[in-house]
Amino acid sequence: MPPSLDPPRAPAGPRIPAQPTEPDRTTELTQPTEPDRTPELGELARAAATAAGSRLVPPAGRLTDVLPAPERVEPDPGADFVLPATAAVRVTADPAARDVAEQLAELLRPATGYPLPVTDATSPQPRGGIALVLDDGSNAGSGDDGSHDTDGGGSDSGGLGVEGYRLQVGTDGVRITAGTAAGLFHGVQTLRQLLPAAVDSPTPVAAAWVLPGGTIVDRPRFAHRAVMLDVARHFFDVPDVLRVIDHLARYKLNHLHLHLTDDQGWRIAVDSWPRLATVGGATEVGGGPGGHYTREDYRRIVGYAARRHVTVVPEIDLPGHTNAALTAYPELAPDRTAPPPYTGTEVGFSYVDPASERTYDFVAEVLGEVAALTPGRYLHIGGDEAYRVPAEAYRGFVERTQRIVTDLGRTVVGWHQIAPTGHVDGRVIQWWGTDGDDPGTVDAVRRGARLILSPANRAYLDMKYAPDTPIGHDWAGLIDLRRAYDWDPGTHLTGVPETAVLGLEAPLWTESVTTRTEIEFMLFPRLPALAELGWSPRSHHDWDGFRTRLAGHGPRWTLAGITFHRSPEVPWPGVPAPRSPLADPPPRHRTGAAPG
Ligand code: TNX
Repeated sequence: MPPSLDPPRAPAGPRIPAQPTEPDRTTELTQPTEPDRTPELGELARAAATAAGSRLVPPAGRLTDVLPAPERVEPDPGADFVLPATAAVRVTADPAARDVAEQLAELLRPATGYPLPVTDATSPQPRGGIALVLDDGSNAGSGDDGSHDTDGGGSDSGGLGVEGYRLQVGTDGVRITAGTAAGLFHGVQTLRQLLPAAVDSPTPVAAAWVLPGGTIVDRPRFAHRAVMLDVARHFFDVPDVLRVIDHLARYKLNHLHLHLTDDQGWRIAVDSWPRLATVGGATEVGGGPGGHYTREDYRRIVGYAARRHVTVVPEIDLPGHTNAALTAYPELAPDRTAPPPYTGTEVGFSYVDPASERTYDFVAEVLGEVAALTPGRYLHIGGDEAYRVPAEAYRGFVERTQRIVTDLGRTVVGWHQIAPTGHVDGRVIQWWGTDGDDPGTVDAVRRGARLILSPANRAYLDMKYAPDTPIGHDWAGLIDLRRAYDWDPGTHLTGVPETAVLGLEAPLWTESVTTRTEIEFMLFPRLPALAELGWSPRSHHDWDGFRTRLAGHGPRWTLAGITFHRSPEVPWPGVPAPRSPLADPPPRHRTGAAPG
């Protein structure tokens, strides 16, 4: 029996084993086994020498290898910089910028073993170290700001927008300039990728920490770049969610949508309706114990995300997908009878009574408490698959709920089933269709809505990669890496102009996903593909370039303990390329009878 390599939470015998540091090159689904023999001393010495040699001279990353692809890259091969052990991180005296600098130092200390003190500097210069500079716009960049930024809350910094940055590597150091702490944070993610892959090692590595010389000027194409985690079908505890936030931050995604409630479980404590969490939260798909976030848990998630410039978008799915709420409070049910807890995976059977005033007390109090815990502007009200609610009652319910959200000073988000209902200021519709024609959504856009695109046959992370993917669905088709990458959010929905597209989101529904390892397996490598669609200029879209750049991230993920699908579409280092059926036609001279 091989040793278990799973993170502590994983149950025994998971379907996707966590990956060891040395990747299994045969199949991603077979638990790798240790060779059944003791290596000789000489062999060990040779292995150590090889490892040391390859670590002392790591290949310098290339400025053009960053993922998502930056807007502008100007390599300067003569200007590589080697981070010295004495380097400091110097930062503008601003609390948010300082926090980004602290995070950079925290990211680099484990692998480098360097102390990397963070020091204040009013106008830091790169003197053999790293400088993070908040700039008011006079020197940070140039040109028009073409990105669809809508979030405000920061100076424009000479065309870099509210999330852009400029990164300069010269022989005397590294300098990241931005108008906002968010921009500095994204610049830091780029800096990580420019260092050798060993930077992801959790323990010190003896390496020359080389950064390729040159300049990157970068900002996002779309303001909203998100992942959704369904914590209702299966519950995931706080550390699992924090780790997902780390993954978002690495690829410059800026919103985490938490699907907090569904038929199988209610996952957030609400003081005014306490049984929602204690009763409604005590189940999950398959009959496990479920769970819920206390207010403190939720605050911790929101705070951890905020520090990484990720905004949490909480979803309370209404009026359907509410079986768990009805088990806790039968007064909300159309027949005032508590249904049994639901642990299956069907949808569309449950709803809160749209004709009862008590339902609106519930909606207002729940959304009020969730809004009070959530600093972000968005409240997601679901609205999908309420198949048993008649159209007029559905419209009345959604319109009243939208008003409750706007009265709370928040912006409504809903799945595209809400499109035919009345518009409210700022309303955002999340489109999850599978064909690019949807007159109802186009009409809602005409009436003022903006869109988050989550086409189920492109962006749904719960779809299988291939027929043999051990978990996931296929109702929207199989989504291999290329399918996830090869579409354009700016033109995807016929009749919707790019200016109405706020951005995109990749949802991970978890009917079949039960552990952190399985979450990561479905996220990687598709998450970086969707991140690039959200961030990079369309003119940089390039499948071959993307998969080549992505390949270099495999070793980083392995070092970071991230489980990923070894997509055959990617030339992962160390794995021989599969022989192309085109380059290698079937032999013409077969033995046996010719057809016909
Ligand atoms: C559709 S997409 C759903 C979810 C399921 C998902 C499974 C949407 C708004 N509703 O309830 O979990 O399919 O892929």
